[in-house]
Amino acid sequence: MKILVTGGAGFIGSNFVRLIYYERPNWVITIVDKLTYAGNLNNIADLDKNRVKFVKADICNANAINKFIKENDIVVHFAAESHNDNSLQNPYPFIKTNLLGTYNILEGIRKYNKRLHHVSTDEVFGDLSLNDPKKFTPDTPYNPSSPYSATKAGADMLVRAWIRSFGIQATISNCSNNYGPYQHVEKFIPRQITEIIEGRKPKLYGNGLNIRDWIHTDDHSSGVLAIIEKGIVGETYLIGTNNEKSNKEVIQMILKLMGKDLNDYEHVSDRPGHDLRYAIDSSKIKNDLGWKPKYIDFEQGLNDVINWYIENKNWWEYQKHQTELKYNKII
Ligand code: NAD
Ligand code: TDX
Repeated sequence: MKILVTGGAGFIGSNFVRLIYYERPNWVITIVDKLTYAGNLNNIADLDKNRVKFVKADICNANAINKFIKENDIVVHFAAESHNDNSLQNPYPFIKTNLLGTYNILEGIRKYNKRLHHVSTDEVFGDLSLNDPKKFTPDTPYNPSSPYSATKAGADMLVRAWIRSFGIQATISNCSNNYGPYQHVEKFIPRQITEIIEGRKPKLYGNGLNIRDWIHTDDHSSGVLAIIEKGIVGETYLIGTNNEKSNKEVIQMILKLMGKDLNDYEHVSDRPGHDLRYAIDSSKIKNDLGWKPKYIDFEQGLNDVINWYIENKNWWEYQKHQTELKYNKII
């Protein structure tokens, strides 16, 4: 199998590449990544370059990527602008990469008749109320709230249209909030861990009652692999591990695990349009494809991630400085 991974130098893309590298030693891996502020070659530095070919390219440039789509059997499409707060400051890169970039991938897939797996998010469904007994399912109507989630929803719609109108061989996955090593420090969990390491207080948006359904990135990657190998073309699968926690609960777990006082955090301004709650019903991928998550104990997973950030300060120090400069302009 020759596999092309877009966004393979990012947080989840690099985790997926590492899974394939170790679990599918006969597969030939090519990464295309633009290396935006979020892409980092250090994320894949431990992998043998003879087995993982890296190409610096922008998915918005069809000519730059078509050659690689043609040479591979399957494209797994992770590349995206991924941070909600950035999309509220400047939506344009989200429109370009998430919509135009996905369109280019789809046209390449159609032209060369290749298989596609498109990686998306639960945010396309909008949010749930705090006590709604329902969770998101593959049939939940789309109702995105932010420029980020609207562009991801648009990209999913394009994939669905290309499946129906042109008969391309594609699957889609919508996953919940990921945590794990190599996550950019702009995101909630690494931001709070690194704030504490640097001697500042974690920052909770609004009242902190917003709920996210946390999954370890290893489990997201194994879900994507299960879909590639066993999924039915044309289908959408939701990936999640039944792990709903309020932001306040997560901050207090991090404080506890790092030996701090549980109230040693600060409230900062809320995110405009802040989604209240996400929750995934993952019974389809579990029942139909036999997928099972590895990380059941969130506190244990969080503790491992805290230790990773403590031990890998040189990986995050520079991006931390840049990120906090950006946040300080907003708040
Ligand atoms: P990330 O921001 O860490 O990585 C994105 C990668 O894409 C980076 O390496 C970046 O350089 C690359 N990229 C961006 N624009 C590009 C372009 N125009 N051309 C080529 N490469 C480009 O993001 P992530 O958190 O790893 O998310 C990966 C995917 O998973 C995204 O599609 C995201 O929507 C989806 N997702 C993320 C989460 C989450 O919790 N982080 C949850 C569900 C789904
Ligand atoms: O400093 C913070 N304080 C805070 O309270 C930050 C950065 C975030 N938050 C809150 C906002 C959210 O309710 O924490 C929650 C999680 O925030 P993010 O890490 O920015 O994630 P979210 O906006 O939920 O989106 C994430 O999950 C779905 C990813 O960034 C997306 O790429 C993915 O699609």
